[in-house]
Amino acid sequence: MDYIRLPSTLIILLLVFSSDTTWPSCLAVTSAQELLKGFSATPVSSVSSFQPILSDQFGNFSLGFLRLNRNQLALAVIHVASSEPLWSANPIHLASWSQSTRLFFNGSLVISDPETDLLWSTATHDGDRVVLLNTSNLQVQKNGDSGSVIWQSFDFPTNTIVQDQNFTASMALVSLNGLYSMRMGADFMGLYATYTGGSDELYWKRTPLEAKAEIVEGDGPIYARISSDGYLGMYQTSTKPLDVQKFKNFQRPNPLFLMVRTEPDGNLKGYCWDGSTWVLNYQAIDDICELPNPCGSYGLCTPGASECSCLDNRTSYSSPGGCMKEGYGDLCGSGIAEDSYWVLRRRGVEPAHKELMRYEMANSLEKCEGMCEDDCRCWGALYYNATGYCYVVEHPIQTMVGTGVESKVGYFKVRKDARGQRKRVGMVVGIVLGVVVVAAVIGAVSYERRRRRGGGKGMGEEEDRVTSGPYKNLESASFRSIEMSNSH
Ligand SMILES: *[C@@H]1O[C@H](CO)[C@@H](O)[C@H](O)[C@H]1NC(C)=O
Ligand SMILES: *[C@@H]1O[C@H](CO)[C@@H](O)[C@H](O)[C@H]1NC(C)=O
Ligand SMILES: *[C@@H]1O[C@H](CO)[C@@H](O)[C@H](O)[C@H]1NC(C)=O
Ligand SMILES: *[C@@H]1O[C@H](CO)[C@@H](O)[C@H](O)[C@H]1NC(C)=O
Ligand SMILES: *[C@@H]1O[C@H](CO)[C@@H](O)[C@H](O)[C@H]1NC(C)=O
Ligand SMILES: CC(=O)N[C@H]1CO[C@H](CO)[C@@H](O)[C@@H]1O
Repeated sequence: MDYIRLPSTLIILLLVFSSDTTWPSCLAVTSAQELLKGFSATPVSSVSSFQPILSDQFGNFSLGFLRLNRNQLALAVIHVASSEPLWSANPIHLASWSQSTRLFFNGSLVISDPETDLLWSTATHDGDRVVLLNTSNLQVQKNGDSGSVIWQSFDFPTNTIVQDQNFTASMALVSLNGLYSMRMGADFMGLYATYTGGSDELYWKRTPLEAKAEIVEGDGPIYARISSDGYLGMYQTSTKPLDVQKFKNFQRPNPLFLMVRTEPDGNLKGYCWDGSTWVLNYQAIDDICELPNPCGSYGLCTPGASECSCLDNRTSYSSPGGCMKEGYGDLCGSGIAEDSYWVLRRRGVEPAHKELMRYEMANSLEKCEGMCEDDCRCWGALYYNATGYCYVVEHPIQTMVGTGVESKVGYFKVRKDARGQRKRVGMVVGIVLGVVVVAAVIGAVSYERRRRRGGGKGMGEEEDRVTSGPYKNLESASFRSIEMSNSH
């Protein structure tokens, strides 16, 4: 047993039980402080939610097997007190919770599962040990002069960054459903929606205010970092921030731990661990109607109203179906007849983030609509005669915002081939749905957990109450939580 270094009492316990693959649950709480070459672990069938493998010096964070959807497995770093996952090696491509799945360290940290064809590794070859730092950063280190770091999870964030973690232009924080991501641009921070077919659209943008430091061209890319002083900062080379997005606890003493996450509804939210619960203390988008798709395809979000409605006033918004099936792909290509769509018009609507959208100038509504009609990549056009702006939508129509200004007119293409659509959408949605089901099951688990705890509040529950109710799409699938195997 020279693979892992443990406090001596634990070593004795482990030696007693190490030949037994189904350890008593009291042993599931023991986890190493360091993994050495030769280490290997497989999931234990009796563990219901999390099997710890490696922890930091204080036991605040733990690397282990996270059990999802009954029989699936993610290798994850969680915050122990809340069971909240902060990082995952394989957030989308899950392994199976079975004996065929193995985590081992041979210089590289490797997780392999022939059943689901998963082979993930740190690709490090000559690492000497794996440690989990007190910041939640998982590192593969090499012996030598200064114990150099050859791989760290902080360089490969999933949907979350924690305080003091550098978020650079080569990274992306992708929501669990795979639809939204936060990324750094050359001189801004942005949120992007990804559409089927792979195209991206920027829907939220934050440009540094440069109050304390200025961007110097040629000084390299900018990056972001959460400061323990309570803000999300952008930096270049100076230690002074180019920009400060304040959290609610800005400069208030003693926030225990901060994180920022891209949520499945497309918002970017910041949370503070106050010792017993995660408190929402920052969000990039405050108004529900400014989110990318709060009412679903062909939906209408009216600021101030408490309900979603539909662009087609003959359709009523009802979850989970929403207004209309999502369109897919484009209306181009052979085999797509000219009459493959019908046109829906609606007055008093506009795109949520029109200031970030491409537009053409048109001197009449007819010209604007004509441009869209002639272009098979166009799904819709929105015209405002007072400015002459014609916004062109080049992806399937999502939620629009109600303005009350009747001279803003929307023109939308709706696919006719409902039958064909159902088939083809089935394939695309199948992929998305897989992820949504994951989120839903996680949501159910977290609900169950809160219920059993006697109604304790989880992250997102209390703060997101405002978004529940009619805004069904916004209900927080965002709260991923699991029950620790050592919590009873
Ligand atoms: C570690 O294991 C992986 C997966 O089996 C293999 O590809 C890799 O070459 C091994 N690395 C070393 C240093 O043996
Ligand atoms: C976290 O670990 C680092 C060394 O890895 C140490 O310098 C620091 O003091 C630790 N943090 C706390 C709060 O003890
Ligand atoms: C983040 O970047 C700063 C400045 O480059 C560096 O000093 C610091 O060590 C980095 N932090 C981590 C956790 O890598
Ligand atoms: C629905 O919209 C059409 C066209 O804009 C309009 O003529 C009709 O009166 C509307 N119906 C209702 C019930 O609002
Ligand atoms: C825009 O259209 C509205 C009616 O649709 C009309 O009353 C108004 O005069 C038009 N404005 C301009 C600048 O053409
Ligand atoms: C973020 C977090 O949970 N921090 C905890 C780490 O452990 C110490 C000591 O147990 C706690 O005081 C911190 O709250």
